[in-house]
Amino acid sequence: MSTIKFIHTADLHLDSPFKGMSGLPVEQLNRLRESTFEAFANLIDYALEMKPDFVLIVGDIYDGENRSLRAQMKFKEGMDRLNSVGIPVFISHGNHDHLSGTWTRFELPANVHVFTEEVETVQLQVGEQSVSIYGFSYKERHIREKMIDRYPPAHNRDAYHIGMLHGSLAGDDTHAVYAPFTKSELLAKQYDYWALGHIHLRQHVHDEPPIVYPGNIQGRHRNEQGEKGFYDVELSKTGATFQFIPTSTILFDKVDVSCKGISHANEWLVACMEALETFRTRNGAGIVELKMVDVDQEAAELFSQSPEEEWLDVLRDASSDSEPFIWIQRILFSERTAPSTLAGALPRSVLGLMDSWTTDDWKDVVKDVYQHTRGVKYLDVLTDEDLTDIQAGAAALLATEMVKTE
Ligand SMILES: [Mn+2]
Repeated sequence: MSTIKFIHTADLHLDSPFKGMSGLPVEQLNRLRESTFEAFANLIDYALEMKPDFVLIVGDIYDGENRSLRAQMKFKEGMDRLNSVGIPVFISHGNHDHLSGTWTRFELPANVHVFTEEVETVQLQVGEQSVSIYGFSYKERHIREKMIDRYPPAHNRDAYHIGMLHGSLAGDDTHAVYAPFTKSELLAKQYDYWALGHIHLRQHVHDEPPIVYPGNIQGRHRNEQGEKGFYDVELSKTGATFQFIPTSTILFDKVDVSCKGISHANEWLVACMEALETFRTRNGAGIVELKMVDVDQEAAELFSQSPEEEWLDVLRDASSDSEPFIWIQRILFSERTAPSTLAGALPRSVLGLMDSWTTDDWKDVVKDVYQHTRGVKYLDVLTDEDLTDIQAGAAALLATEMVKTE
């Protein structure tokens, strides 16, 4: 068995509209809207330089089921470039770019294989080495069926077996559950590698054999923080080695600002600007949440003297000229509303009650918004982090509203 090299990527979400980012100045919003294309170009550039044996794209190439014409054109150009150096590409479409959408067809070059809506097996020769690749494309947006049952078990031990599957682990409800599977169902197929897509957080579900989500190639909102990219994989019979290749050009992230010893607004501005500069040097352009930490009594008093929106405004003003740009999405002051600083028995008992709520209780509390038929399309899937934010926000409201009236 000889070693093979391939790229595993998923969730390109080309031409994401970044709808939730409407507060951004127009020039920066335009740059953000280019970011998925730039990340894709980084991927193609890398492939041309490193010449992997093949490329796997495990779903959600396009953000919308009615794939934009521009996204298709850019994607085709990328495929043409890979074709020019003879790199085969395998595509399994996912829930965002399922086969039932209406789009203007682009013909893709001959190096590209698009899986159909039934699980199929494609044989590939890499030199002397045979590789079997298994996959399917979503025929419609909602695939609730356990497609894993249709993947054939591997028999020929002289070949590598690679499964492409866009979907989620059964029981993982952080994302919409599509084509669910369990780890043991995947392992039972005896494949050498499972190339997954759909979950945007990069993760190794299992090591030997590898079951891997590479994550998306460009973050799209504050729940997709940190560097994004794809995996360059080398697979041999003794195992796999991974190299994570970053592609994102604008990083979503959270930046801590230490407020120790701060008693005036100008000191606070300096501390924030320094934190932003450190981020900029390390990461380039970004969209960040600034989290105030080490907030002592004096800093807490300072912050309480102006509304949160005003702190945000002055900071955006102060940082607007620097390049590459950093947009401050919001400031997290949560530490200033720690329950212990709250006076009054009533707010404390309400906070105590909130603390006792489980995740399910919280989901029940916010269901009018998150399950609203027209509202849901403007909201991302509710995460534990969102619930923590909601709880902190509720505590902040209690602090400012209830203390006053007591
Ligand atoms: Mn996706």
